[in-house]
Formats: sequence, structure tokens, C-alpha cells
Amino acid sequence: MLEGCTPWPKELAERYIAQGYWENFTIGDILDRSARHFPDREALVGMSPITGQERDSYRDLVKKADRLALRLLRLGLKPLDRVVLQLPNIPEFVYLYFALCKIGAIPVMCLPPHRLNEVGYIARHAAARAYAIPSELRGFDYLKLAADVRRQTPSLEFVLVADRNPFPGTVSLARLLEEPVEDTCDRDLLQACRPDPMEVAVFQLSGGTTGRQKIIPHTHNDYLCCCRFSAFMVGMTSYSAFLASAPVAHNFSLAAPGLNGAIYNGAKTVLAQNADPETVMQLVEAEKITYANAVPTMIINWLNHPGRERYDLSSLEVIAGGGFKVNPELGRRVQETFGCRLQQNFGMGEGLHTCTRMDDPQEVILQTQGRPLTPADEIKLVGDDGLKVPAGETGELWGRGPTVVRGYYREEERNREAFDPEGFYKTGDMLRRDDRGNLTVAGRKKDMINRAGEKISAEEVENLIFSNPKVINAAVVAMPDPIYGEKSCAYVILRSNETLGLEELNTFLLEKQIAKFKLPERLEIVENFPLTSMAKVSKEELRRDVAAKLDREKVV
Ligand code: J2J
Repeated sequence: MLEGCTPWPKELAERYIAQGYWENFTIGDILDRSARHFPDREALVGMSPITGQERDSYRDLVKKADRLALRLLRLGLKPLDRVVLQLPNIPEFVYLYFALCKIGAIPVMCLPPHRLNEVGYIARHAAARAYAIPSELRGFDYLKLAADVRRQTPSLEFVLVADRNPFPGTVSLARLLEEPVEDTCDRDLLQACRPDPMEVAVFQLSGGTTGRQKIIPHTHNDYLCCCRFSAFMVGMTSYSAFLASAPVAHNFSLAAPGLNGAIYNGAKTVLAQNADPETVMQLVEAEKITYANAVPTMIINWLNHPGRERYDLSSLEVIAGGGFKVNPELGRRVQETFGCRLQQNFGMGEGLHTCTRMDDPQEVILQTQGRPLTPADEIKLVGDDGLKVPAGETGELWGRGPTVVRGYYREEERNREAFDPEGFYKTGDMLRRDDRGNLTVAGRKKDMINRAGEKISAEEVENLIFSNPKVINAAVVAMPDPIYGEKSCAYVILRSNETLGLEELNTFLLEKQIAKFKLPERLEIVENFPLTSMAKVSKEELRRDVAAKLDREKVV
């Protein structure tokens, strides 16, 4: 396994293979297999910035992925090279993803809202050789971002741009995709590059725990195991149509079951450019979508859309909620309004997942986040003393299994904190288990804000606020929000005679080029922070304080 990654113990890896959890396929193999079984079936629908509307059969998709893979080899990319992929939901994401997987290069899954603060760090930490971007998206200039990332990243040689026009100093994805490949030697070359299924396939990013984002190395074997079991749980088959309306780079939309699961089963993937109700409903009707995944904020927006009745949404069989807790009332409304089934998912980029099953009783589907994904998952709920909590009580979820990574990439020290010596990943999430084994999320131990499924590390934002010369100390906490679930609130202590408003603070933070979703949405200037008995800032008290303030403001 790539240096800097933690392999599974040999004996366990052999057991996962012997028991069929790991099938020794690569991500490229599953595309090839579906193309052999269903050459003419629709594989991918999406809007390309290069060619306009694309509708690829499996035969087309494999051809484009292969062509691009060969062109990337010609360009000089090699197995295990890291390629930061920051493309939105466009067909080129899919072509490039499979092309990289086929040559054993590793896509690094940055999200479109990430900025220099995030991408620069990740590109350097991964020692990326290439970086793929759109030229612009929602008014943001990615070419300028790429120039900045390049300046900071000595390893970065190629910037690949998904655009019709060429840009100086970059490689045009349009050109790479259009150049014909007829050479049979090239095909042998591709075959020779087929990666070892035990090798790293994809770098995911951690959902913002402490400090900087960490890189999660998934192998072909563990990532495909995740999509296969997840697809089974929602009844995905070659007749399914999956709507990706959240960024397809995110683990939920890529691997649980997501794009991987759809390709594995020969299903159709439809890429929505955004999660607006109009866009989503048009696509559900036109493409006869059967399965959609979403964070609760998106579901709330869909339910409240006044134009909903204009669309025929009867093809929808399952809406899978995850990333944030779906409350039972919301779940009930999903089922009544859309006439489909709800499935709950509790998951994370590190690969541990729980979910409800299609045939679970209604109260399990509405009230819990289900059970672990595979029979080989081992989980425990642990107290502060590191021991299992008594049955029925809340504890931190620790887990290991055939889909759960054993360590972050190049993070020896942080790995010692995040994984126990037996390889259990400590999620930082607090859960409860009922007597039938169903788990319910009850809170969080880690210092993170979950804003509509987008994760914000409090520590990362605090450090940036702290670098403001007016500021003595800062503490960022979650405040409740009816639509976003949580938003972030900054408590700040200022130097004497200084003033600071939310707008000024956010202008300062934006100058640091951080992703917009990380900006605090409320600022409280205080004289000092409440402390715990251990003399640490009591974030719990701050969370209570802001929640009480919001309650009072609601009443007025
Ligand atoms: C409460 N909190 C949840 C839920 C995740 C499937 C689904 C989600 C993710 C994801 C994912 C939650 N209720 N139902 O990768 O494959 C919070 C937890 C968790 C963190 C992980 C997937 N589902 N969470 O959200 O890596 O705090 O993955 O540890 O972005 O989201 O975030 P992330």
C-alpha cells in the first residue's frame, strides 16, 4: 500500500477476501464489467461545459474513460500520482474519475466550495502532480485559484481544465477527450497499468474534525465493498436511476452507494448541477429517477417547494437521508408527500456506515439510523474511560470493518488519537443502541459544526480568527437552525478599545481564502469565556448560551 497509509492486518485482509467482502476488483473493472453486460444501457446523464447535454451509454462511458486514461499516461501521469479533483457535477468528473482509477492514479476529492485555504493545503499534503478544475463556476474564477495553488505546491505540474476553450499553461480536458486513440499497443499499456485492488484508489477528505482536514485513503477493495453493500440496502439494480444532487465527490454521493454503486450495478447516474427543487424535480420526472440521496436541508427545501405538484415524481422509490439527522417528522412527511420510502444513513468519509433496511418496521426507519452496513463490521459504544458503556446507554461509536480505513494518510501522530491499537476508528459521534441493535445518533464529542451536512472544524476557524490583531481569543460553536440543522457562531474576546462586527470578521476570513460555508453566521463579543472544571473553554455552555439567545429572539 502507498507509503504513508496504514494497511489492514494481513490476516484480516485475507479473511475479508475469503468471505467475499473484498472481491479483488478495481473501480475500473466494475465499469468494464457493466459495459460488457449492458453496453447499450444509459450510464450517465449530465450537462457538460464542453459539449452541452451528455447522455452516455455504458459503451460510450468506457470508451471515454479509456481514451482519457491513455491520454493521461501520454501526458506523463503515473500510477499512484495524486490528482486533486475539484470538478462539480459534470460528466467530465466521471470520465476523469474512472480514467484515473484505471491507471492507478489517485483522485483527491476536493469539493467545489473549497478555496485556497483548503485546496492549497490538501494539494501540498498529498504532493499532488495534477489538479482538475472548471474554468469558472457560480462566478468564481478557478483558473486564478489554480495559479495560487500552483505557486504553493512545488509538486504540481498539470492543471486540467474542463472547458471548451484552451487556457495558457493548462491542459484542456476537451482536447484530451477528443483526440482519437486507435493504437492497440496503447490498450496493452492500459491493461498493464491495472492497479492492485489492495492499493489506494481514492483519497477522500475527513469531515472536518480537529484542525486541518485529513486525507482518507480508500483502497479499491474497501471502497467497492462499501458501494456494493450500500446499493443492496436500497435495492439498486441495473434498472435503477440515481440522482446525484449533492456534490458527487462527497463520500455519500460517490460511494454509499452513489456513483460507484450505480456503476457497479449497471444503473443510470444523473448529475444535477445543483440541489434546487426545480432542477431536482425536473430531473426526477424527465429521467424517471428511482433513488436520490440528500441531506435533510435539501429534503426540507424539496418538501416546501410550491411547484412540487406540477411534477410527476412517481418513479421515486427511495430517498436516502444522511449527513445530518433526519428527524422523525421530516421522515414521515417524505414518505407521505413523495409516496416513496425513506432510508436513513449515518456515515462518514472514513468508511463506517449504519443504515436502516427497506423492510425495517416504520418506527425503526423514522426513529433510528439503523445498523452497521456489513455483517463483518465490529462496533462498540465507549465511555470517557475507554470502556464499553452499559447496554442502552450513550457512548462514542468506535468501529472497524471491511469498509473502514485503518489510518489517515501521512498522519502518524493524529492516527494514534483517532484509532485505537486494535484498529477501531473513534468516530467522535455519540450514539445509543436499542435492544434490537438499532443505533440512534445522540450527539457529538468532536469539535465540529455540521452545517447542512457541510462539516466545519471549529479549531480551524478559531485559529484564523485568532490571527486577527484585534482578537485576544475566539471560540466557534454550533447554533441550532431549523433548515440548516446547525450554523456556526463565533464568540470572541477583543483587545481593549477594539470593535469588531460580523461583516468585518467575515471580510477578514474571506481574505484568508476559506470556503464560504465556514464563515460564522453570528458573532458574540464577550469579556471572557465560561470555563470547565479543567479550566478549558466550556463550549457546551456557549452552545447553551447562543441557543437561549435564539429562543428569546424568536419570542420577541
Ligand atoms: C447525524 N450526523 C451524521 C446522520 C453523518 C453517508 C452519509 C453521510 C456521510 C457524511 C457519508 C449523520 N445523523 N445521519 O460519508 O457515506 C455526521 C457525523 C459523522 C460526519 C461524517 C456517507 N450522518 N453525520 O456525512 O465524512 O458527525 O460523511 O461523523 O462528511 O457527519 O461526515 P462526512
